[in-house]
Amino acid sequence: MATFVDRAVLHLTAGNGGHGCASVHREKFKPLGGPDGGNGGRGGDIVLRVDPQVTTLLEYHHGPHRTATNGRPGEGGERNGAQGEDLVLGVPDGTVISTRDGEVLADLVGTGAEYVAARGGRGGLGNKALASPRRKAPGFALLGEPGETAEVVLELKTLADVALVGFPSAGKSSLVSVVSAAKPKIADYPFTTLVPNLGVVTAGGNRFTIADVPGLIPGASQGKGLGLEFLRHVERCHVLVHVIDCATLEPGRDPLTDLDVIEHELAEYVPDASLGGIPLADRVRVVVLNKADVPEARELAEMVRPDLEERGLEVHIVSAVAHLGLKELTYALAGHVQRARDEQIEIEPPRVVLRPKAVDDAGFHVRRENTPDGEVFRVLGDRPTRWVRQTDFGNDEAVGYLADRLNRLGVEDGLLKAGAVAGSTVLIGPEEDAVVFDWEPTVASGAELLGQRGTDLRLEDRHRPTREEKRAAFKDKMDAKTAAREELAADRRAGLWTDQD
Ligand SMILES: Nc1nc2c(ncn2[C@@H]2O[C@H](COP(=O)(O)OP(=O)(O)OP(=O)(O)O)[C@@H](O)[C@H]2O)c(=O)[nH]1
Ligand SMILES: [Mg+2]
Repeated sequence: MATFVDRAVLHLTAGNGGHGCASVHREKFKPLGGPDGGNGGRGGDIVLRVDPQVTTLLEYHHGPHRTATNGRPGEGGERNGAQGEDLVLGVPDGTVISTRDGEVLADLVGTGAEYVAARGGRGGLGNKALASPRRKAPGFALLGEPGETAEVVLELKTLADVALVGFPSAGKSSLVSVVSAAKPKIADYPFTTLVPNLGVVTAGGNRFTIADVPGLIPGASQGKGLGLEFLRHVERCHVLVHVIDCATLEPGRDPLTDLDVIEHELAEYVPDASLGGIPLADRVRVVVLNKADVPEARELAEMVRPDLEERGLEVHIVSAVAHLGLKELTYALAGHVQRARDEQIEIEPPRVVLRPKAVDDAGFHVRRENTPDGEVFRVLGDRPTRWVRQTDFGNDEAVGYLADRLNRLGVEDGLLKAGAVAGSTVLIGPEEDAVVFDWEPTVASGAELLGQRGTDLRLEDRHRPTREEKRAAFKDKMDAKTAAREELAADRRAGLWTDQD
């Protein structure tokens, strides 16, 4: 059973970021030399890049699971962990990358065109980098983030100007072999060609590419023979050439019937509209009557030629084996290709579609949800989610740092506005894998904070001082100062120390 390798589904896992390191500098006589834990390295990305050496997706068909290397953890002595290596996967020119749902992510055309399919996780900061005037010696570090995972579909769409279609053994590969330098496999059994062979043709100063296509048979559109799967290869061609075997002795076959059969199958094939393809039915058609070196075949070809021309088709009688009529054919094809190029019919505008980034990188929002376990408040947003992933929940200081970060972003206010009260259940993080908190508000931002009257501890110690109290406090302070001054004066009088001047 032939296996197609012009479509592959990849399961990608980018590298995890390395964890940051929490370490304290130690030296003789300097027991507390300050934090010196290095940062974790970034995890490797997974990049798909057009490589001219790669012509099929075979490799990915056999090995669909790919993983980039992880970043290394940071170490003491301010040593940062090494970055994970990016994994670059070579793909053939004309590879279209899409999601499982068929959304096109990128259309890679031209050597070197690339697409980052999965991003490596960021490395966690070490305690050296987390130190600040307020937090001089953090006893924690941030965790590295996991690498992205992605499932992408690769499809190969050969970039040929001219595509040869026809029954098996009509001589398509033979034709490619005699008009170009390509050397495809040729044999007298059907379905010799399993993936298209691409050749470059030079004719009268013009160059164009030509590709044969695996043989089509009646019912191909329902999956008979090799089916129509590979027709995606010809979606980008300007000219379709029917190669017709005039020497076949198979019952029920003759040039006109063969042409109708292939046209019917082509009509059943629906090109990928998302790529802006012109329907195959609207492409320029040329008919090649092959094997004219066989006398009966030549006779038959001459006989059906007027019928075909009457249908408005351009007809060439050739022999791939005896090299008959090839020059006229290649010049005619070059002319069609040139006209298409002149009219700038872009069948597939080369483009790279970048995946839209999550909408609110900077912000967050709070969603109130009712679950079987009661009401919860979900904090959604890139940054809160990332911060939670970076937190080592076994370390109180790290958790405190997380609380500070969330607070500065305004998450507490957001929760208040959404109706959260002390003790509410708050979820932060990825939908499936969120971290659950019992909320303890830390900010005093007004009356909303007070749950039931009289139960809030802050009523006692956080109320605003009255003028009376302020005056009393001021007097206390001044009294203390006076006392201190008097003490100094007493010392001076006692001759304990002298003035500088
Ligand atoms: N006599 C004669 N035989 C030919 C000619 N062209 C091709 N053949 C023979 O026809 C057979 C099939 O040729 P291929 O070129 O492999 O045919 P194909 O259309 O690529 O076939 P599939 O790949 O199976 O679809 C081979 O045995 C060729 O030698 C020709 O012009 N004259
Ligand atoms: Mg072939």
